[in-house]
Amino acid sequence: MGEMFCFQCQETARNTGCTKIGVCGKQSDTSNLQDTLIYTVKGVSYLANILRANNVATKEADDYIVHSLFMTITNANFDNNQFFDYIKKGLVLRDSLKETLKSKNIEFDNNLDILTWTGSTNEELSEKGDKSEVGILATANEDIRSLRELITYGLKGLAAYVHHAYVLDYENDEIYAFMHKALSNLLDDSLDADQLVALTLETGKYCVDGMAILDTANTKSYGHPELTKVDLGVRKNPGILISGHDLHDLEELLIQTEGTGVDVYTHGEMLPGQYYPEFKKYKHLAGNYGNAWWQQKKEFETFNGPILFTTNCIVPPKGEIVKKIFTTGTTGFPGCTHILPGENGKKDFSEIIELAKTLPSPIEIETGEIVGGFAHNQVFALADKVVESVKNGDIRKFFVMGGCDGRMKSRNYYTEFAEKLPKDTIILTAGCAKYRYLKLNLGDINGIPRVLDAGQCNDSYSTVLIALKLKEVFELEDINELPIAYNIAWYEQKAITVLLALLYLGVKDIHVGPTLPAFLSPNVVDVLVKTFGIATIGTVEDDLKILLG
Ligand code: SF4
Ligand code: SF3
Repeated sequence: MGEMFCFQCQETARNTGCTKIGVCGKQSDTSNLQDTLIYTVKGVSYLANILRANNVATKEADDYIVHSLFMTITNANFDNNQFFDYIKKGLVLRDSLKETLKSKNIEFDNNLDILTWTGSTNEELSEKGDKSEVGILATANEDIRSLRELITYGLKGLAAYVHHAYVLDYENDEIYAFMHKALSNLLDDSLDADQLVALTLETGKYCVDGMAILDTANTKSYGHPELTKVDLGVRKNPGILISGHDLHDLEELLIQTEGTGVDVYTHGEMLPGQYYPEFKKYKHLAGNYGNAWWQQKKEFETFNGPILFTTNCIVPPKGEIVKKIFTTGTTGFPGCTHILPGENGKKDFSEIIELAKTLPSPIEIETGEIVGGFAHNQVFALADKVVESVKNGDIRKFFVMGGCDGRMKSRNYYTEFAEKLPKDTIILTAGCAKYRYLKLNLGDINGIPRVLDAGQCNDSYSTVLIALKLKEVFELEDINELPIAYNIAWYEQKAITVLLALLYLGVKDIHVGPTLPAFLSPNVVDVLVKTFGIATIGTVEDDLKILLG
């Protein structure tokens, strides 16, 4: 078994770093290839940044870095062959960007390793990542490394948002420009910690913009999420389970399964697809099956039908189930069929549909329903009721409890915290963290459910808009004067993107758990504590006292 180093997620080994194999199941060779890919991305961005400064368009580089960064998010892709392909693609692209610069007589330092290293065989590409010179530990100074990785993970999550918007034909060129600039700055050894802190906050600004463009893309394409009751039971037809966050894939699957006698169920972070008017019109969109990502192993067994992963989170499957799992987009797992778009840009899901027809219908594991769809538009529609309930004291406080779920036992904290919150409080949630309390039936306040699910982690923007709306209604100067507390659960890098967005917007005293990120050095934690009041979780009782105020 080879060496690796990865500490990008909350479940990293001993909360310091995975060094032999990932707790997520990522093998050391895959981890090293991801490091090589990130290094390749930085080389491409370095050149794209110079080209952009000279008003040369960099469309191919924009698409390349977004796809590549997204591939390296926790639990997205475990397929070495896809990483080989993307590294090779990146080297060809890098060399063509160099040619463009030369043809335009634009000067650049062509001696940098990031611009000159090569590898054509898979062995050579793996070897590059094996060497510590391109990995995380290549940055010797702990604080500089910490800030560089904090920015990198923010950019990974941002890439995910941008990718989802892009497949719906929505783009914001300023975000690409910033991503190239930030990635090239991560190579610049002259930048000190203060400059990297400033770059971190600037990343937060673009994280807000990324969430905004995705919100526009989703709502313009599929309408505004609305109050929806989602069935947790099953029907008699065979089914396909769709997981991950890509709504465009959901749309294509619903179109192709219509009239085939195969139902489509949502899983994990695809649940919020059920809240969009455009998807509700499909009668064969059945309910939501199962829970957050980490419980998928047993849920996929009882589902019986095939599963389509559109994004993270994949738990490495073993045995026969591999034949029933399909991947698409930036995801991949060796042995699972990967579906690419055809020449017309459309994906052909017929193989999954044909397989579904040969398999039994799902076994029921739950009954009842859950209520969701409280993205900003739906909450604004209830604004009068919400404001009145706050003014007359029926609602004492809001708790933003979005983010990710994970398998650690310590996450029972979030269920207990939700249960013990006083009955005059409301939880605003987004992301798969909600599975910790969405099914608890916590009741309502004057008809407003006590858990308002805005959607995916990608929809955390809604909680920001709701906060800004309340600030406006109550005519407050500062967002921190609102009766809102933030108790956020994180696991993968999109949660870091959301965190940077909140910091950029000036939100203070955010609690992040169940642990603080391992990639934050003590000095960086100190800055975050002193400047933003960031804290991690304690006991439910203590935190209730602190956060209720
Ligand atoms: Fe470890 Fe998380 Fe990295 Fe997987 S993604 S290797 S669990 S730190
Ligand atoms: Fe969940 Fe993976 Fe982050 Fe989208 S599905 S919130 S962890």
